[in-house]
Order: sequence, then structure tokens, then C-alpha cells
Amino acid sequence: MNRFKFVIVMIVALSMLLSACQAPAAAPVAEAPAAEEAPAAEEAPAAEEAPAEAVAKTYADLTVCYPQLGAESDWRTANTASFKETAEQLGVNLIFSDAQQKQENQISAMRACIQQGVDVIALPPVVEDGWDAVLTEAQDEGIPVIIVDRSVSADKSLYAAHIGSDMVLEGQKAADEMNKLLPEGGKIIELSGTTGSGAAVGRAEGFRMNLNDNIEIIDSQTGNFTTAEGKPVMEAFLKKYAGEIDGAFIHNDNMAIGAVEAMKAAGLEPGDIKVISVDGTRGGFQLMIDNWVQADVECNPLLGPQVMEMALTLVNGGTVDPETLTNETVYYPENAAELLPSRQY
Ligand code: GYE
Repeated sequence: MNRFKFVIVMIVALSMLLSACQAPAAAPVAEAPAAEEAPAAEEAPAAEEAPAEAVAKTYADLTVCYPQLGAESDWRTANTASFKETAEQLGVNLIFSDAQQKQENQISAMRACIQQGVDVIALPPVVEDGWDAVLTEAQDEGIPVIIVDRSVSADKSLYAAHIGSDMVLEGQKAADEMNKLLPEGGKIIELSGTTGSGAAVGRAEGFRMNLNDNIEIIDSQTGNFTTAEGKPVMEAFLKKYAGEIDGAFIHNDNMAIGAVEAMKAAGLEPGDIKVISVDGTRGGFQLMIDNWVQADVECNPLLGPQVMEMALTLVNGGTVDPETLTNETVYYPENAAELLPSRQY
């Protein structure tokens, strides 16, 4: 090998040696950031999850205020029982009160709950109007309010959600039944629920939407959803319109019970006046079995589980459906006896 060849060989050997030395050096440099990134990426979500898990409330941490509107009907009794039983089963601390159908009592019960710093207020409003001030007070304190059963006229931004029945739809269903019972038309009376309540307003509206033109509502009075007040109203109707009444739309089963007492006292027979009632309570089923009521539009009071679930979602910062309407049907005398034993209210 001459000198020139020797130099070439040495250069090639040296450059091979250099690149061989560089390769392992380059590898760790390239890997290093990846190795650093990996644990960082894994740690990040864990660090975020930890505090969320630590503050997530369970039913046992929850205090729910339920300023019930009253005890006017079997529907209401079942609704109260649903809330109390659900709270007990889940371990929720329930602050319950009975406003005896007075809005001012419901408002002061709500204020007491706000002062106490409850987690959630579930409000079954006796009437639609007049809630803006107290809803604003709850909102200012960061207490979410779920409107239960009847609706409010307040702006939707003042409460988290509404869970309850579609009262307008119930009225429409009642009218459809009346149309079937009086195909030739006729004169009917309406025994309505508490004046200004979402239930009475919605049912009256829906009923008028669907009622045939040949059926005339000759009178409408409130019986405040109670048997005690429904009975004298029906007595007065029967006196005033003796022999004229073909049908009655009665906004709940308890008033229907009172109205039937009045009809019996006036010497009427089942079916002389076609009666459509609302609720589907055991009392209503019994009136169907005895043929005094020809159809009962279901209104479901068992709202406790849904409301508690929503309350928990709200305190944990979750989003909820602003409007949850209950699925309901219509019951008839034909299978009332068969269904009565399985009725829960
Ligand atoms: O129909 C009646 C009760 O608001 C849906 O109130 C409720 C009504 C129910 O007194 O029986």
C-alpha cells in the first residue's frame, strides 16, 4: 500500500469510527424529550381528576329543601311520600315543610332554606306567578332550584329545570274523551283546580283547545283541588242547571269524589252526567269501577327519584335537561278493577 492509499483508508476508517460513535450519542438525545414527555402527559389528567374526585358529592352529602305546597289531595300525599321515601333510601337530608296551599308560607319556607345554605331547592309552586324575588335570592346564593310538578311564570334563567306533567296535554286528553262521550254535543260544567295554579291553567287551556264546537262549557268554578271544596261547588251547579248538565270536566279525583257525593245526594245515577277526571289515584279508580267516572287522565306524582338524581347532578356541576315531562296515559272503567290492586297511589 502506497502512502496515498494509506491516507484514504485512514480517512474512511476514521469517518466510520466517528459516525459509529455519533449514533449512540444521537439516540439518547432524541429519546430524552420523549422520555420526559411521557410521565408529564400521564400525570396531567391524574392531577386534574384528583381534586374533582375529592369534592364530588354523593347523596349522603346532599341537603334538599322541599317546601311542599300542601296536603290537599291524594295526589299530593303520594308526592310527599315519594320525596320522603326516596330521601330515606338514598340517605339525602330532606328539609320538608307543608305550606297549606299558601304561597306566602312556601316563600318563607324557601327563605329559611336559603339562609340555612341547603344544596338544592325543589319547589312545587302552588300558583304560577309571584316567584321572581325568592328565585333571585336563591340564585344570588348559588342555590339551584328545580321547579317540580306545577310550572312558574318566572323567567327560565331564574331556575335550573322543571320536572312534572304536561298539564296542557292532560287537558287535551280530557277533551278528546269528552268528545267521544258526547258525540252529539251537549252542555258541560268544569270543576277546576286552584285558581292561578299551573295545573288548573294548563288543563283548562288544553281542554278548550281540543273540545268539539258542539260542546258548550256553561260554567266553570274552582274547587281548589279538594273533596271538601269540590262538593259544594257541584251542589250549586246541580241546583242552578238542574237537568241541563251532560258532562263534567273535573280537574282532579278528589274533587270528583266530592262531586259524586253531590250527584248521589241529588238522586242522579252513574253516567247521567259523563265525568272526566284527572290523576288516576285509587279514589279515581274506585269511581270508575262504580261507573261514576268515564275516563281518568293520569297525572303521576312519583317524582322523588328523578328530582333527587337531578339535584345530585346539579351540585356536582353537571348539566341537566331544562324540561322533563312525565309520560302519562288515560285509564278507563273497563279495566279499572283489574288495575286497582297494582296502583301505587
Ligand atoms: O292533579 C292535584 C293536586 O299539581 C298535578 O295538584 C298537581 C295537582 C294534582 O292537588 O290532585
